[in-house]
Amino acid sequence: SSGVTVAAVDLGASSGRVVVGRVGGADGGGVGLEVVHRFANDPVRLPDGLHWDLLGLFSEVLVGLRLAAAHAPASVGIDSWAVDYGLLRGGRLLGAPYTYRDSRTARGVAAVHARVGREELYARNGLQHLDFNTLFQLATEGPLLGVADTALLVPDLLGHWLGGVRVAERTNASTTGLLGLADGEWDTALCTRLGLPAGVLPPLVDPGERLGPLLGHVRSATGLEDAVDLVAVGSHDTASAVAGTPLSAEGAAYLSLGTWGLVGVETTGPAPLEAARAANLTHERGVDGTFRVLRNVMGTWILSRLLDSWRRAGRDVDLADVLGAAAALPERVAADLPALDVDDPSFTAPDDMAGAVAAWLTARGERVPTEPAATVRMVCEGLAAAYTRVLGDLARVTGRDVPVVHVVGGGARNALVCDLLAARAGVPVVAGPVEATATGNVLVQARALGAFGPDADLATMRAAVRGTEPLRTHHPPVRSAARSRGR
Ligand code: LFR
Repeated sequence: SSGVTVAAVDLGASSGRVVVGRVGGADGGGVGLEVVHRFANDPVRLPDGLHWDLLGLFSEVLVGLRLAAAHAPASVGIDSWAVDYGLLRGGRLLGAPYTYRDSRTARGVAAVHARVGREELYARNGLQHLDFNTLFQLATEGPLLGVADTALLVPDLLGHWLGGVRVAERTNASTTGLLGLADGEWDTALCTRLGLPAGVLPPLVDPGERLGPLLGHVRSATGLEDAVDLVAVGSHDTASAVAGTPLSAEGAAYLSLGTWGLVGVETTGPAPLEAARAANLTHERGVDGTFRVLRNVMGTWILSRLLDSWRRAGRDVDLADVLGAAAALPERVAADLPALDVDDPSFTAPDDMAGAVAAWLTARGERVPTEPAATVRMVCEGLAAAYTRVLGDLARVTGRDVPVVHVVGGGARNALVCDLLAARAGVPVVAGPVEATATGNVLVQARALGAFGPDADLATMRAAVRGTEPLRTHHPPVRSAARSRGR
């Protein structure tokens, strides 16, 4: 089959990018990616809470698509972080969407659990309890929900602004808490029990479905051709990231490492439910009907917030430098540092991350280091320890050994975390691709346009990733078995 060029919009919680991807043709069956536009995604605090600047993001998407237009893509696909949404009435956005780190979510949790208990909820939606899952957010909306006629998750909302369609892409819909684990359809009975109007939930679509042409004013703003279609991808960034991960070994795990660390395995059906619930593992839907059995763990958020604290205190610390210094600490110094419990709730949204880390240490009678390198070492040890615990849980719950872990996303550049993870988990860690999410987005569009042949499965598409992306393997040190694993 011939080569295909597409444009992928990938929005993360701290930055976004527009990527041009080429599959087949001159790239010989591999995937070629070019990031044509990068931009920051900075939440905005207003008196009523913490919001996304979605209009600003949409403008950046248009800028990126204009740059992409020079490469003549045949389609556009959008993915973003999960769970957050906008409410619409008659096509008009009702207020600035909130970010999932806004503290309103706690109220929603209480309201939902007053009507449906945790265990029943898990049996219905299979989700790890996270205070920000969409259903908890919706439960805080009050009268606005009675006014709205449509709720669109962030990538679906941007898709609506690009192409006019109102749909809910299924992989992202699975993070709302309102999608049935068993059937993958909206759980309208659950909505009724929770007093949520199921009518605001739009029809579901699957990755790979063509959603039609772009709106006229979008075509003029970007210079994209009339024939360019919007194509549904794994619109949950984690779904696209895992689609773009070159998993090959049976039982291989992934760590999609960006703002969050998503540690899991890909399965064809739900894990044994009671064990999965006890281990606080989630079930999210992936491309081609797969499931991601995983846990949300802290990711690089804690590091970027630490740098922010230090910067505001007048101390400019470069991430690559401080990671290098943290890795170079003498073994006996490093061995004396405690591993931070990175999932402590005090690290979720503190105003000052350095202060939060110091408070955590002080409360445990630990010394607060003065050097950033020591703090960063404790964080990276803590991250690696947390990921290793999840790998153990996954093996136990699924009954399969994990022979290798693929680290993808921006965090794949963090060689210290990769090394520490290999050491603690005792298995090889394969790092890359950094742009796994954009890769997965591109692959699904390219298949929809015929780049792989209609029957190509994930394995076929992943083989194309292995062919073009240089991957780096971190091996466990020979003496890893002797390391103290408990810290
Ligand atoms: C990763 C991610 C996670 C989701 C979190 C919040 O970017 O999408 O999968 O749990 O962000 O949406």
